[in-house]
Amino acid sequence: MYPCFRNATLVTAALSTLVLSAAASASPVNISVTVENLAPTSSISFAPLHIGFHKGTFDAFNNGQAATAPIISVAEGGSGAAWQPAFAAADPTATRGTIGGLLQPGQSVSQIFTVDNMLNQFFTFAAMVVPSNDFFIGNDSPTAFRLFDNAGNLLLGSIGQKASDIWDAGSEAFDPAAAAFVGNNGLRTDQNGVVSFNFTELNGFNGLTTGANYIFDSQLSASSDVYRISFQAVPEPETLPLVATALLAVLGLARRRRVEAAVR
Ligand SMILES: [Ca+2]
Ligand SMILES: [Ca+2]
Repeated sequence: MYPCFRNATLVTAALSTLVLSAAASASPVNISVTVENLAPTSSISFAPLHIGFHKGTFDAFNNGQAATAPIISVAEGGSGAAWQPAFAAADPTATRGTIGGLLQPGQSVSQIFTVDNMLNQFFTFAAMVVPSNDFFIGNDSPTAFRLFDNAGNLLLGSIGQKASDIWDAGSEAFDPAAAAFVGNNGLRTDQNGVVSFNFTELNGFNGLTTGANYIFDSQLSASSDVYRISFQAVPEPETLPLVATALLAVLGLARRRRVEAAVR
């Protein structure tokens, strides 16, 4: 056999090994999560995004029912101080976290999470929308967003949110003087309502100066894109030297073929 054919066989074998190891989707995996505020300039901002990769058991709220402490801790002030412990209690093996700080229109931020992609196949999120008294984004059904299939492969590239997806927790009455980002967030009046979709009330904050020093102007209609959460698998560091070695082998083979062709 010519040397170049032998090398080609070796390179093919090396690449096959790489492809096989990638297809096996070893658990755990590193997933980069990127969040973007897609709202128009001067429109809504978002508090840090609380997230969890989980088994599909943690349900933080229900449309049409009174909000409880976990989702209220997100919707009123954004801290998630009760949401995170409730999540941990409902699903102790979940990977949880918080992404970014205040996310203004046009801004984005990424964070990497180590996830057991065989055990925790579902994704849940919640963030306060500001300015507001008790508005938030989040998934009602804990199984709405399945990220991984049974082989551990990533199923979902991104989750989009429109203005029509924004919730009113129904726990704090609308009052600009008491709204986070434009008023005194320490003040509040009980609403005694239920969780419902609501973005039109945001127009009530138009013209007010926000905590980020821009004059708020909602500009939102039901179909306005306001938020995107994107997912990308991050290659494991130990596979990178393998990839580099395989690439060098391929480059070396190509160079040798050029040399052989030149001397013929
Ligand atoms: Ca629910
Ligand atoms: Ca409210």
